[in-house]
Amino acid sequence: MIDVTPDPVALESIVKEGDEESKVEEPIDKGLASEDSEEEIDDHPTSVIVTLPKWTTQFYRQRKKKVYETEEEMMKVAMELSKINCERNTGGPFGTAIFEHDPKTKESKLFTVGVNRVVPCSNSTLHGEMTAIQFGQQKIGSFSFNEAGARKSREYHLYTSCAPCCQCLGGVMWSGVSKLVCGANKADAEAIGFDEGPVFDQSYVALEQAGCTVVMDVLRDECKSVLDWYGSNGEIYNP
Ligand code: AZG
Ligand code: ZN
Repeated sequence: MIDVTPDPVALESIVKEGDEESKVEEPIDKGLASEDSEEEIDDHPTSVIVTLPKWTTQFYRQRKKKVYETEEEMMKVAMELSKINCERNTGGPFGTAIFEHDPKTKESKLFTVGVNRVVPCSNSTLHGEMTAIQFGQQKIGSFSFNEAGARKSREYHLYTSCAPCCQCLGGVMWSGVSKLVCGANKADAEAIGFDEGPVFDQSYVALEQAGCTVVMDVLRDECKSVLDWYGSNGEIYNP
């Protein structure tokens, strides 16, 4: 017969773990109760500042009424963002444009722009794709372009002057955009010294399976020439 009597040592440890758990439920710091009245302190900020350069306002204003129809004309917007970001010294050589697309008429309008802000904002996450997604989702008032777009019968398409790094591929996937269009590619960025991290063919398969169409190499040469210019003139921050 199997003896089911609890081992006294094991039983003792279960009781102890239970005690620990109930202790955790007690407020650790009674001061937390008055959280709202706490003042922010210098070494523990409770907000992060993410900015786009001022020139992007005029850039957007000049294009917001235009109706876009081809992938090339929309990629040109992302490429121009990357180029101006270099010329104005406002970040790295990467630009992203998110378009609101009407699947019925096949027309697209510029919705938000983003540029790389890693060095100016001291923030390793601020790649062009991430700033466009962050500002775009703030504008649409949702963490999902897919969910918000469905309510307006619209899709959101992300055009990036360079294929996403490992971080941004994940960011694009979670953002809910329906289409990702890339200009230059991973090898082009790595040729000038950027490290794009682990990105695999399988990553793109997963993106497509999640409902995001992927198109590569649109205006690749033009986008690559911005990278090449920056390679000889700008700061490579993650070699
Ligand atoms: C980067 N790659 C892309 N695609 N975009 C950025 O902003 C980057 N920064 N570093 N590598
Ligand atoms: Zn990235």
